[in-house]
Amino acid sequence: MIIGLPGSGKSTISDLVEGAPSDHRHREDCFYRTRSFEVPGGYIENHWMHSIVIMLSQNQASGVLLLIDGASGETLYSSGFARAFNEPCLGVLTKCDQLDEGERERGLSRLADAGVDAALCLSATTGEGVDELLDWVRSVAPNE
Ligand SMILES: Nc1nc2c(ncn2[C@@H]2O[C@H](COP(=O)(O)OP(=O)(O)OP(=O)(O)O)[C@@H](O)[C@H]2O)c(=O)[nH]1
Ligand SMILES: [Mg+2]
Repeated sequence: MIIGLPGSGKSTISDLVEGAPSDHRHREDCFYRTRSFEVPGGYIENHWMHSIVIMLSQNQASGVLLLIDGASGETLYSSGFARAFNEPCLGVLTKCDQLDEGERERGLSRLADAGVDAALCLSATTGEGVDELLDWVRSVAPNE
């Protein structure tokens, strides 16, 4: 399950997990693919939807990718939110090609505050973090 605010890089990451492109069009519903599904950014924008996100993970996910957009740094996760998941949760700081050291540190500390088990910096542009991300996905979804 892939969660993050609108434009944070969910579809880009889903394409990496799937090994296939998609149209990246805006959606108001979950987008289910072979190995991953994207939760609409609106579910994170609205705090009252966070319980739905937790329910979706319990019913449908073997692992959670929790995104923070590195370019904006914006986060609406409550402190410790990721600890509500029963599944492993990897924090992903996206668009790291645009970030300096200080911005990376601040982004990673925001992910830690959100309660993730582990976190990495990702760039779909330079390929930074992609192997690590895919290794983690294989570790939580070994049968696929
Ligand atoms: N520079 C840079 N841009 C990125 C990266 N990943 C995504 N983007 C850009 O960020 C924008 C949003 O990426 P998406 O993957 O569509 O994000 P999303 O979360 O699926 O967006 P919505 O579905 O609209 O909520 C696009 O213009 C991407 O090209 C990255 O690693 N580096
Ligand atoms: Mg998308």
